[in-house]
Amino acid sequence: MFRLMNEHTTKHHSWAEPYKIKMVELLRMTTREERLAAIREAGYNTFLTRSRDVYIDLLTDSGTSAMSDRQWAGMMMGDEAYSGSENFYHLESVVQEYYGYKYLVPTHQGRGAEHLMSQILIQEGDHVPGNMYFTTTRLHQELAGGKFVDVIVDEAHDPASEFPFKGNVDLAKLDALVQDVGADRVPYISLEGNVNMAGGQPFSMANLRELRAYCDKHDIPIMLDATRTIENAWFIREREEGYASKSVREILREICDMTDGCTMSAKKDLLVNIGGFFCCNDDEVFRKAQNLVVVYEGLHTYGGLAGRDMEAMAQGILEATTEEHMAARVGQVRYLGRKLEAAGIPIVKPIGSHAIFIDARQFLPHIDQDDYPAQALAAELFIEAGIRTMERGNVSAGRSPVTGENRHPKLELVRLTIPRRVYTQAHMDVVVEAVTDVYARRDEIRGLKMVYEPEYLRFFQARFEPL
Ligand code: PLI
Repeated sequence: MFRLMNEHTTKHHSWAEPYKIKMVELLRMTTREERLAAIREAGYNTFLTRSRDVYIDLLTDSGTSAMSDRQWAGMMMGDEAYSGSENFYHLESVVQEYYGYKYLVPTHQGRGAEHLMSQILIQEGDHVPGNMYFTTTRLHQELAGGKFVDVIVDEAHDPASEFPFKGNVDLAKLDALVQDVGADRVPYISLEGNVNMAGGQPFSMANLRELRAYCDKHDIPIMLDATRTIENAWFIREREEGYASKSVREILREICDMTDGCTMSAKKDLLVNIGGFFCCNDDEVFRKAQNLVVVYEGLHTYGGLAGRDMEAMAQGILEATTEEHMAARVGQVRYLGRKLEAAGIPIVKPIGSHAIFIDARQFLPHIDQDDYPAQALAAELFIEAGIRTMERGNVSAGRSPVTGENRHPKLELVRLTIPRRVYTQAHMDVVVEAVTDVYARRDEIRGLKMVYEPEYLRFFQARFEPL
């Protein structure tokens, strides 16, 4: 019988998977010529390639997890009633227990929750500080009339810095904003667990405690982006004094108990292919979210999800918060990262939990940032071995709404994102070989010219041509 071994640590073992494989998905092998034709057709944008042409899919860890037998069994228990589904009440009780918030509003995925929260909390002209932007989060803040202000510590913008808590908020930056615009123009601070765009980097509990004290003083709510906060809890346990003997579950609750609500893309930490939610403790905010969700997502007891999706999510929470799951999750990412480091590939340090980020500036120093080095490198990895990765640099950062210029972020990265429970150690070895081969011929790689640019979140659909 499956046991949740929270009391049990696997420290003395390697990170080997706490499961065995029951069903496999067959992959198609392609030739270099086929991959070249495919990337040309996709406008050198990995988001526009077809999954059938991909061998190892490291595009994202979002919705790409392998579900367990228990999650699939839960899918069969879907109560697909329009209102009051049993699965909603089950999910609500599990979220209340593990995350600790009073109210839950399900949404179809993370951005659905971001939309509701931004529309409810932000007024035209408000400023929303955050520990680095995320693409959809910032866009919803802007669409609601807000302006995102980055208040993450400087170390987060330096790929080589080994600072263990690069997700920390710089309280001095936050205070400078509050002094400048006034606390009443700061509707909340957006705090992301395991900051995606910084390389999957955690904040510390000490930093959150200080932030809580500051926000209490100025009456500013803290809204957590809980998407990868279980992974953040794991790093706190590993790195922060006083947490080594606490369980991931306890640390997760400690984080949530210091915040006022959250948005969640369940497609990451929670091991499901679709789903999300908004949580809060405030009665008035909840009433508004419950009302708005019926406009954009669906009734407040399903929020755009099927009953079976909510059941799989409830079970996913139980599995994702075990020590053995997290040890294997982080262990596999670290295995890949250390091998790449040993091969001399420049990567963001310290190694995060959900992905390895290659520093494309260092990998391709001869390509100007406006010729999109990270985009070019992602295309090259696809051509080399059918490995699909994602640009997280100048294309993802988009243009400033004020100047219309490219934002030129300090971090120009290619993200090798590891889906949960999907690939083997042998797949990771192939990735290392492919990246190493591309690195050996890096001088031949040219930049790209953007030939089509969509208005919103351009990285998803932009098209390029080689220079
Ligand atoms: O893709 P969604 O709409 O379920 O979630 C949006 C979202 C919100 N916050 C964070 C930190 C994310 O990473 C996130 C989505 N991330 C994607 C799709 C990714 O590939 O990283």
